[in-house]
Formats: sequence, structure tokens, C-alpha cells
Amino acid sequence: MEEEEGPEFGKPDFVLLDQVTMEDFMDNLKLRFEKGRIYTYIGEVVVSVNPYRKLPLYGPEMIAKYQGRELYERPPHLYAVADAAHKAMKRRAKDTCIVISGESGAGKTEASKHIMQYIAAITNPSQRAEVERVKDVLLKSTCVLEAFGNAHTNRNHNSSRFGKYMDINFDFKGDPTGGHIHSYLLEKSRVLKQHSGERNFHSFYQSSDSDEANYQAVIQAMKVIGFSSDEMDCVHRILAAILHLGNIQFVETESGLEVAEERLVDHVARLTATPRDLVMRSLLSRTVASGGRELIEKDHSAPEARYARDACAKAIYERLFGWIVGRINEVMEARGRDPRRDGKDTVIGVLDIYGFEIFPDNSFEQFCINYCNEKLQQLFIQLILKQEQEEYQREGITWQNIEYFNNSAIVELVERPHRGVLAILDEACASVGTVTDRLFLQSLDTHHRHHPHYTSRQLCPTDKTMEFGRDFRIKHYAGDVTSAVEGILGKGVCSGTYSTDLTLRSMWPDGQQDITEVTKRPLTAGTLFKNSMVALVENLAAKEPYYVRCIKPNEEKSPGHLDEERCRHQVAYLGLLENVRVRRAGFASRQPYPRFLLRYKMTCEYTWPNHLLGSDKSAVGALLEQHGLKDDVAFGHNKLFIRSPRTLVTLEQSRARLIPIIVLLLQKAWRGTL
Ligand code: AOV
Ligand code: MG
Repeated sequence: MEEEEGPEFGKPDFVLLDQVTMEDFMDNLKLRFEKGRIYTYIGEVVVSVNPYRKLPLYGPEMIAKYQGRELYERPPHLYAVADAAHKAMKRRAKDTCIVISGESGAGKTEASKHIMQYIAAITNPSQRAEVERVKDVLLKSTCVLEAFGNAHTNRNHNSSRFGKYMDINFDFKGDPTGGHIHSYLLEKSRVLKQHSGERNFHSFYQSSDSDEANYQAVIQAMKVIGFSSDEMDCVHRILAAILHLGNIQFVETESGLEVAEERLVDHVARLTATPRDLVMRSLLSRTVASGGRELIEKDHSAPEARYARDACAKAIYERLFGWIVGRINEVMEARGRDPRRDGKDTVIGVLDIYGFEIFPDNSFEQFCINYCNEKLQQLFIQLILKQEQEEYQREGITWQNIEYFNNSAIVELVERPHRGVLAILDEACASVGTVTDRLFLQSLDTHHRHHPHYTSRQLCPTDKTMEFGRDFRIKHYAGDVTSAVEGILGKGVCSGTYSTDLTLRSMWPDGQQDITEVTKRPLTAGTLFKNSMVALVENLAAKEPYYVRCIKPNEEKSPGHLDEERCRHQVAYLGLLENVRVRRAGFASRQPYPRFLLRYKMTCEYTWPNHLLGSDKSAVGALLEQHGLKDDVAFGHNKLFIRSPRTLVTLEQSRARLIPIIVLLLQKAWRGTL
């Protein structure tokens, strides 16, 4: 590896380990981490450890080092993977995707930003204005979406509370011409309440001016994207309206339920440009279908009114977020597309989701977030196995099965039709009123009493970490998560279609509620989420995938400290050892001839410093002949396939022995003593 660090920095690829044990893996990870080498490969997969400190690894100079290089020419880096994805797309007109995974706080969002910056930096050498514009929007969208969709949690001070998949479209020159963002289930309950030590979405602090610097950055970014001042004004009014809404309390009086401080309703009405009595009515009553044909108003009890208030605040924020995503998409859609080439674009997808997380209290949203991570882990397993299998088959190698922890049972537990947790939830939601939270839990217990990944207090009475009639637990691949069923069945109706503000009204494109809206059985949030996950996985599976596997080094967000126990756990559940084993099962390594020569040419007199053997392939042949290693390899068209890790180890050792000698020789040569 040119410019590569010597052996004191450990192995740049875990495939080069002498043996694949957890100990060896951890030793290498730790050694590299301590030396500021936070990236290490497993083949083409990047393992990344969050350093929690600024490292001199990014920026224009670094980008220049990676641009157009092959993966192994430089020390492992996100840039190399971004370049590989871009190159593959450009050379072979193939859609690619970069899937970034890891638990909350592991560094996914930071990684996705570095990747986007890299792609922006290496494209559009001819400075076409429309491409520059697309790049600006792509980069600035991150800042805006983080303001509205990220929050300080106990696990991460800038935690993504939504899943984000961004497609970047490229023209035949490899320049970005547009993009599209899919967002997945925003954790909207955060608008109402946060765990102790956590915060609401950043946007609320920014709009009330307690976070001036970021506020300016967001406003600036929104301007660049093309939000009008009316639109930005509307956004701020909505944020203020939500804050007022949250403060509304109810009192029971002789004449019925009333709002304690009516001026708060006035504020909400004014800020949302909605008739005051409509706001009042939607808090104090709801529309229900009577006899199937007529709509009637039914008064709320105090808890119902509080529920309506909360549901309304959540719904408004969710709509606001969705609308912002939609506006960004409109802008990216419209720019730079050449209509003559429509449909011929290629795409790089970048996936940055919310990471696996366990809180003391987990709600429906954590359930969805963790199911999402489970689904992506399943995809990783399938693709890694599938890809390897295909490559080996092309080379006529018999596939040796590697034992994996297969998480499909957990995915099934959640999404299986008719009896999966989500299907049971759908059933229960369809009959809210007759089915209670408790009955829902009982139904889960009945269906899954023997499932190895499901339990509850009812099924395990001695386990005091769960509460009777309240909790169920799913044993996820990454850890056990206990969720409470309280309120899981509820649904709220709230609408901005009565607003006279056009921006606000456009957030409710589905229009006014009619009798069919009230009576029909809507898709539940769970089913919608499941459908979006299934579509996401299908989309990713159709692309050539690149992976970034992020590891969180410690719980304290402390720079430079690597908690071995925590890391070991992540290495285990991410299946990284198995990844290395699969990679080595048939052929430990495959490398294009030039790359192989770069790394090992100093170990052979015929190839150092340069060979005269015609092709790189024959030079590699001569090198291996000299080492007596030729029997252990297969010569592909472009790549050398190496069977046993020992061969690589031998070469590595020989290289390590020679480096100091070569350095010495070079030093002597420079000093003129040679
Ligand atoms: P996440 O995206 O994986 O969590 P982030 O990317 O937000 O995690 O990283 C968390 C924090 O770790 C960042 O705000 C930085 O302070 C620090 N960090 C991460 N990567 C780096 C890096 N390469 N260099 C320096 N600091 C870094 V979540 O969104 O919670 O799943 O839902
Ligand atoms: Mg994130």
C-alpha cells in the first residue's frame, strides 16, 4: 500500500490477520484506533471506529489523495469507498449504494457527510453551474434536515431521529444532476416528551434563539436551497404554535371541558392561520361516524383532550418535517436534469439511518428503529454471502459454508403476516376501544410464547426487569429491548387543511376528512413503516452495495478511549468476524495485479523497484515463484486470487522485514553515503 503506514499501525485489512479470532481482531482494532487509524477494511467493507475527536483525515488535500485511486492504494478511508462506488457507477453504469450501519452514536451521520463531501469535491471538474447548484443543495440539505430531524439524546448529542436514504443521480460524465431523499419514520413523540437529560429536536432551540450560531447556519442553508421568506416564516410560526399547543391544559367545569388558558388557543390559531373555534373544537371534541352514514361531534373527556392536543402537536411537526423533505426534493428534482437523458441516470444511494438503541423506556418508535436495524443486518448477511458466493462460483470454487448468526427469526417475529408483532398490532388498532393495550400484550404472548426471541413478564414471571401487563421484550441481534405497550394502539386525527396559510395547507395535501376517512381502516404507522422498510431493502438489494460498519468505542463519548467489552459486543453482533471468515473461506484475498505489486514488489529482486516483465500479471508470477508460493494462488484475468491467509502472512512478514532496510538504504542514498 503506497503511503501506507508500516506494521506498527497494524493490519489495514482484517483479512490479513494471522488468525481470525476475537482476540486478534480486537488487538488490531485497538492498535489502529490508538494510533488514530480509525478505518480498517474487511475486503471492501470499511470498519470505522468513532474517534470522538478531530482527526486530520478530511478536507481537500486528503480528498485529492484518494481521487481516482484504487481502494488499496491508500490507507483505508471512507473516501476510498466513496470513490469506489462512484467509479463502479461511472465505469459500468451501475447503480451503487453505500450502506452505513452501527448503533446510535457510532458515527454514521458523520460518515455520510464525509462521503457526500467527497462526492461533491471530485465531481463537476468543468464547473457547470447547474451541477454546482445540485451539489450545494445536496450538501445544505443535511444541515436543514439535522436541525429538524436530529436531537440531543443520552446516547448521542446529535442523534438522527429519522432514517434517511438519499439517492444522488449522476449523468454519463459522473456529475450529480439531482437527488431524492426518502425519510423514514420521524420519532415525533419527542415533540412532547424527552427522557431526562435529552432534548427536543434542535429546531425548537434554534427558533427561540438559544442556539444562535446554528440558527444562522440553518437559515442560510434554507436560503441556498430556495425556501422563500414566506415559507421560512411559516416554518417558524409552526414551531411556535407547537410550543404553545404543548402548554395548553384542560379544566373540567360544570358546563363541560374547557381550555385553562384560552389565549394559548388564540396564539395557535393566529400562528397557524386557522379559525379559532376550529382549533378549539379539535381539542375538545372529535368527529366520529354514526350509523355509518352521518358524522357527529363527540365531546372529549380530559384525557381524550390531552391526547388530541398531543396527537395534534406530533402530527403538525411530522407534516412540517415531511414538507421540508418534499421541498428539498422538488428543488433537487428540478435542477440540472437533461430531459433527453431522463431515465438513463445512474444513482448512488447513501443510507444513514437511526442506529440501534436501548433506552430505559422504549416506545413504539424504538421498536421501529430497532426493527429497521434488524432488517439492514439481514440484508448485510444476504449480500455478503451472496456476493462472495457469486465471485467464487465465477472462479469455479466450491463454496464452504460459514456459520452466521442468522437474524431472520427476529425479522419474522416482527413482520410475519398474520402473527408477527406488527400484524397483531394492526388487528388491535382496528378495534381500539374493545382491544386494550393489555389485550394486545396477551395476544403477543399467546402467539409467541415459544419464540426464542420474544418474552414478557407473563412468560417469565421471575424477571423483575419487566412489568406485568405492560412490557414485552424482543431479543434483538444487538441486544434485548423491553418496550411498553402503553398507548401503542392510539391514533390521532388532526388537520391543517382549514388554515388560510397556503404553505401550511400544502402540508396536508390529502385534503379534508370525509366520512370514508373517518370510517375506513387506515394503514397503521407500523404497517406503513414495515412497507417502507421492505421497499428500502428491495431498492438496496438491486444496487451494488458498499458497506461502512460503524463502531462506538465507549459510552462516555470520550475521545481516544476504547472500551474493549463494548467493542467486542459490537464486533460480535455486527458479524464482523464471520465477514472476515467468509472473505477468507475460498480465497483469503483477491487483488488486482497492480495493487498487489505496489504492496509487495520490494520483496522480490525482479520487481523492485520496477519490473521489466511485460505485464503486471507475469511480474506477480515471478514474485510468487521466488517466494515458493505459486501453488497457493489462482491467476484471474485482472486479479490474483490467494487461497491461504498464510501466503499473505508470509508476504507481509517479508515486507515488514524489508521496510526498515529499504528506509535505511534510501536515507543513505539521500545522504550520499551509498
Ligand atoms: P450516528 O449517526 O451513528 O448516531 P453521529 O455520526 O451523529 O452518530 O456521531 C456522533 C458524534 O460522534 C458526532 O456528533 C461527533 O461528535 C462524533 N464523531 C463521529 N464520527 C466522527 C469522526 N469521524 N471524527 C470526529 N468525530 C466524530 V444516531 O444518529 O444516534 O444512530 O440515531
Ligand atoms: Mg445519525
